[in-house]
Amino acid sequence: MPGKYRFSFGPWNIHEGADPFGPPVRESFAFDEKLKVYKQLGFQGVQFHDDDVVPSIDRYSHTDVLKKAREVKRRLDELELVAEFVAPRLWEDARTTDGAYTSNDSRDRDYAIERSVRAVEIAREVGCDRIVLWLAREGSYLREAKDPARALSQIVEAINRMLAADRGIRILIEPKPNEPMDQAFLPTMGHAIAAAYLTDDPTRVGALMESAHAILAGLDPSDEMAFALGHRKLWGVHLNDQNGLKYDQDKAFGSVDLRRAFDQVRVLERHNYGQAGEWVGLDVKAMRTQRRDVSFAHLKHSKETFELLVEKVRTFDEPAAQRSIAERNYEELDQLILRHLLGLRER
Ligand code: GLO
Ligand code: MG
Repeated sequence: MPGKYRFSFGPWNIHEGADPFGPPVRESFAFDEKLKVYKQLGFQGVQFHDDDVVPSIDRYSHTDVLKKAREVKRRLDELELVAEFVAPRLWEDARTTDGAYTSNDSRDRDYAIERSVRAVEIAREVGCDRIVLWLAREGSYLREAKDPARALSQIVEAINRMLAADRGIRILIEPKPNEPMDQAFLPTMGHAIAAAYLTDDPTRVGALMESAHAILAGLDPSDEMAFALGHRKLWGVHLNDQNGLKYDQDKAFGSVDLRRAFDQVRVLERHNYGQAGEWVGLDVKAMRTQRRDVSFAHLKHSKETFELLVEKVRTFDEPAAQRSIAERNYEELDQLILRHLLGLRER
């Protein structure tokens, strides 16, 4: 049914345009100003880092952290917004320089686990049962510096601690092959899901697929989604686009390869994604050149492209596709898809 999807993004998707080579180019929007944009653009879900909920989180007592989280929940209620997930930001503190769960220093590992358990409590206060783990610094700059098999056990141990802290919490691993690390320990969906099965409760550990991360791994995002769907573990997506193997670009969904975007929407549609409450999440960046007053356009456009592609998927001539498949005439199938994307009728 048209309109059955619910959309989300994170406050970091409205940003100042800084890159590793230059300063911000747009003035910041305050957190509350960002929250007001959600409804205007037709989004209802908010993705959070733990310190989006409680800025400078490490400076506050446990009680104060939870109190601040409750204030954010009240604000979400007022604005009729819903928290989708909380992600512990384990990549900025000095104690995560050599990795968080996989740091070679046990004090750093303890910090990372404590902070993650706190993120679970924050998630509960803002009204959600999902933790996203983008394992930014779990990897190596230098292969010989760490033992990847040990690192896997350390990641599993950290997840077990979160699972034990709250019997209802679910963990979504967001795999990414590189950046900021040279080599990540959980680079693809296969790695994420294999790790999920090693935990104490695999029924509560799944995955979030980001299009750009799959492309950076040389894989097709719709195949990565399908793999997780086959395990009933696709609980979140970060749709965006990526132009080849370079830095993580987070371009607007469909802006590089429309057919690749069509395939992602198609696989979601075919497997009833969203019907168990999963969100269509975006993780997109506005171009650095964009003026501040139009620096939300990438969000609006990504959502629009998704919806237009839902229409494309629903109006695709499946019987014709099935005929081509039965005849093993994949040239015909190929052209059927291209003509459909180009808005041409049957020949
Ligand atoms: C970076 C990731 C990042 C995460 C976010 C939520 O490459 O995509 O944006 O999605 O921190 O965990
Ligand atoms: Mg992401």
